[in-house]
Amino acid sequence: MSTQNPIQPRATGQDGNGQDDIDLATRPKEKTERPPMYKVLLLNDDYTPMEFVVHVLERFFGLGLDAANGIMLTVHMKGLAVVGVFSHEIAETKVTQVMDYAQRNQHPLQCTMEKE
Ligand code: TYC
Repeated sequence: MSTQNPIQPRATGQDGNGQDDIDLATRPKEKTERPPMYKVLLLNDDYTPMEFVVHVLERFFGLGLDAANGIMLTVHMKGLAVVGVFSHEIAETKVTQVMDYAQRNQHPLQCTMEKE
């Protein structure tokens, strides 16, 4: 039988966060920042056919016909609209896809992104 005391002293920190003297219960939470998000915007012009814009919204943004029509009309009437909000990488991909597709079809449709 061991003669050692089985009761160990309470560990006081040493958890690698450099705040070993602050009690866990009162220590402010370390910040975990969310990554920035980006709005993808569609811009109006006088030449791109409405049906093409609706098709783009369905094809690249997964919108249904009614939602696509609504956003297209908002762009047409107000000059621009936010199509969606995405991570930087996804937003960049959407913009590239729309711009490439518009160019291949010889329409001047413009799509851009902007930090939220
Ligand atoms: N204004 C265009 C027209 O009258 C339609 C249009 C809508 C163009 C949305 C671009 O992002 C756009 N044919």
